This record gives sequence, C-alpha cells and structure tokens, in this order.
Amino acid sequence: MLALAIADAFQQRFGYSPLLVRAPGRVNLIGEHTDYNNGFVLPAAIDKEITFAIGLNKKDVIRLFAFDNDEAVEIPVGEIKPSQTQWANYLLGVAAQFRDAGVVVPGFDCVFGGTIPMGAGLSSSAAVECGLAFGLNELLQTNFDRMKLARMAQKAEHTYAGVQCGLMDQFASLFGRPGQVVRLDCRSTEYTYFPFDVSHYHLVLCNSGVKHALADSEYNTRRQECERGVALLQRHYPAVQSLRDATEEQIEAHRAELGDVVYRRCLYVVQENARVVAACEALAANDMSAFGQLMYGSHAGLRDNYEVSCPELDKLVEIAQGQTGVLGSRMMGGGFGGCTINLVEAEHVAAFVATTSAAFLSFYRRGLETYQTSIVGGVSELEPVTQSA
Ligand code: GAF
Repeated sequence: MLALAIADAFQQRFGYSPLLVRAPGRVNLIGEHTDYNNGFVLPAAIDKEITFAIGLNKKDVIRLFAFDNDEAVEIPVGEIKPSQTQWANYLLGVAAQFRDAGVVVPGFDCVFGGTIPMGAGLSSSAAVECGLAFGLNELLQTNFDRMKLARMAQKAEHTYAGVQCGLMDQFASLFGRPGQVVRLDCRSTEYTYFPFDVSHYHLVLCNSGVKHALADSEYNTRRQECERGVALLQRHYPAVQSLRDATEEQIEAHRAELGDVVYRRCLYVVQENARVVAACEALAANDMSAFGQLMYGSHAGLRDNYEVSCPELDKLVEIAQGQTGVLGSRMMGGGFGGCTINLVEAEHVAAFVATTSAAFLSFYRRGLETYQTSIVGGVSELEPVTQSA
C-alpha cells in the first residue's frame, strides 16, 4: 500500500511520525481553457492520487523527498526561492504562498509519491500543490478555507512553475466529491455538483503518450491571445471584462479588427462556455447522447480554432467516433498531448479499449495506455497507517 510505503520512508529518513494526506488528480468532462477566461468548467477528482507524509521538524530547514524518483531537495526555511529541480518548485511555491500570506513558515519535512501519470494531463502538479497546501494548513493551524488553498496552489503554479493556469485543476483536487462532477463558475467561484451515473456510463482515458515541450509556453500564449481579444472588444463594449462577457455576434462584428488568430481563439472560448452550460442541462436531464455530442464539438473547437490538439489526440478521437457505445470523445486539459476523455456505455468499455488500442498500435506502432477512472472525494487527511519498525 502506497501510504504505508510513504509513511515508512518518512519515518526512516526523519525519525518521527508524519501527518498523512492524499490529493487526487482530475478529469474535466467539458470546458477547456475557459477557466482563465472567467467561464465554466466541469471537472471531477479521480482515483489517481499523490500521497504525502508531512511534519514540522523544529529545524530551520525544508526537507523534501520525491519517493517515485528517489530524489531529495533541502533548502533553508529563510531562503524559499525557485529551485533547479522542477518537482520541488510545486512544493516550494506553496511554502512561499504561506509566507506571502504572512505566515511564519517553520522548517518542515515532506515525502510524496503517487499514481498520477506525469504529463498525461491529469493534473499531477495541482495535486502536489494542493496536498502540501492542505497539510501545511493543518500542521500550522492557519485555518485557510479550501477556496483560499486552491488560490494559493494556483499562485504557486504561476510563480514557481511559470504556467499562468486558471483555477480548475486546484479547485477539482480540493473540491471533488465521490460520484459527482462539479461545475465551477470561474468568475463568481460558485459551484454546483451533479451526480454522475457510473453504473451506466464510464469515463475512459486514452493516453496519447505525447508531451510537447512547448505546452507551457503555448498555454501562456493562448492566455495572452484571449487578453488581446478582450482589450480589442472592450473598445466597443466596455462591459466586456473577460471573454465570459462577450457574445459570438460581437466577435463576428469585429472579426477583421481582431485578426484571424485572436478571432478564432475568442470564438472558441465563447462557444465552449455555451457548451458547458448545455452539457450541464443535458446531464441534469440524463441526456448523455446530447452530452457526448457536446464533447465532440469541444474537441473540434480545440483542434481547429484554439489549436491546442496534436495528431495523436485527433487520431484517438477519430478512432473513438462511431464505435458502438461511445457517446463522446475529446482531448482533455491544456493540450499538446496527454489524454482523451471518452464517454462510453458500461457494457461497451471492454470492446472500446480493445478496438482503440489495436487501431492505435497499428497506426503508431506503439501501445496505448488506457485508464478507467472512478470519481472520488477531494484532498483529505489519511488515517495513520501501521508503520514497520
Ligand atoms: C491546464 C490548466 F492548468 C487549467 O487551469 C486549464 O486552463 C486547463 O489546462 C485547460 O482547460 O490544466
């Protein structure tokens, strides 16, 4: 059991008993690149998680240990700053957020490891940030609420990982509920849970195995393109504070002024927001085939107008489309690689996995990893586990 191994590693390295925390990764059913445009998203926390052992060490040092790659980083508590070691930045960024919130951060120890595949678009980095934020909040008794912790984790990603992400991933990791997806309004931060019936429909992830080095810089570029669109639209419509406030008609009316690229980015975001709203109505009405059609529409927009897909993701969606029992398929997350998410009728899951894997193998000459996810609760403390001597 992973928690036992992590707790053991902590005890052996540091000689005392830690607090244990689990933090899940996420899927997003629909609503991509809408979060930083003040729009809607529809994520859920999944049973791929990071486990943490954390404790205060009564020394002036932060000692971090990545269990999965057997690497340690130490930094004096008075000198929290970005590290050369990428994984450490997700943790140090969170410590910096506590410090910047006026908390005197004492020395602490953290061992972490997990089952979220890296670079698969399942938000392993947000899980790392959120798990430590939750753990420090407990140990330091700072009483920040979950929304504040999500924002601190998001800020850690901005400042220490250099990705100007929205709130979705951190929100999903902290606010997940078993068996439910959650629609977040990223403008008001109001959220609504919807039951997701896993006895009839499964969410199957297909990992393209692609991780483009450009993903982070392209992500930031998309965000800038949206901001440029808002600035131009605002000249004509002062009420447009973000793309959430814009309409397709407004974007069409100023197509030439926006220019082709910014026009298509804005159009995608406005249409995707509308798709999330429609998808939630379909979910509430249990109209899963309408829901699936919206997923296909999302993929087409991400591929053609937002231009964040890649050939492997497009191929996976193409292979899925038309298979018996497949209601919807699309790329998920930031893009440029990672997974597709597929809405599949329960009795057709085995055939879907077999057919898709065979088609992918024959096209790319390499195997396809697939994950059948279940929807779990957000970040929580784990019961202490029995440790070996
Ligand atoms: C990444 C980001 F971290 C999220 O905030 C979100 O923008 C997503 O890409 C795209 O929807 O996961």
